[in-house]
Amino acid sequence: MVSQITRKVCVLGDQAVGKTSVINRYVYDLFDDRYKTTIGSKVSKKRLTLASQGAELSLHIWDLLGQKSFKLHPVYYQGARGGVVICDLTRPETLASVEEWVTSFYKVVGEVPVVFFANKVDLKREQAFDKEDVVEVADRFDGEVFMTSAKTGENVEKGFGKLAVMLV
Ligand code: G3D
Ligand code: MG
Repeated sequence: MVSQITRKVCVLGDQAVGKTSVINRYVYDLFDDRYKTTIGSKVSKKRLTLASQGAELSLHIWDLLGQKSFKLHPVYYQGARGGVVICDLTRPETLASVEEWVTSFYKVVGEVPVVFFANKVDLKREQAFDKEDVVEVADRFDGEVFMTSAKTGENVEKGFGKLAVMLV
């Protein structure tokens, strides 16, 4: 028997790290270079079959506002069972706030599974820090790190897939 499971996950990270782009890549398999600041929140749904777990999972992926000061975040976090925390490899300050993102998320939802995306790995020459720097932070939350690119698609599916397995 195949069990049907629905899980809410939140995508977190500073402004312009690539949250919306990563979701678009994973759910719709496209990359749109035109800048669109997310207004409010948007939920995208992705269905996947986890054969080894005998489960069909419907991921409800929540895209949040980038502003850290945004006081309504707890409302968006409510009910989430996992998170994707993204930083931008070309901007070290986005790595510095990763811990804060997870901490504010955990305050609302508890210690749910999280994965970490070091995004924009296609911009090799602008890369300002390494995977090891992200691993150092991610280890505190038992989360795996993926070097991703919403532009090329590198590791995006793999990262969400890893989270999906942790959710079931
Ligand atoms: P956000 O939702 O976290 O705020 P966006 O971020 O998804 O809106 O992305 C912010 C900018 O980064 C956009 O560029 C987007 O195209 C770019 N971007 C996102 N992911 C990648 C990536 O993996 N590689 C590269 N090269 N660019 C990426 P603009 O120029 O429109 O501001
Ligand atoms: Mg966005």
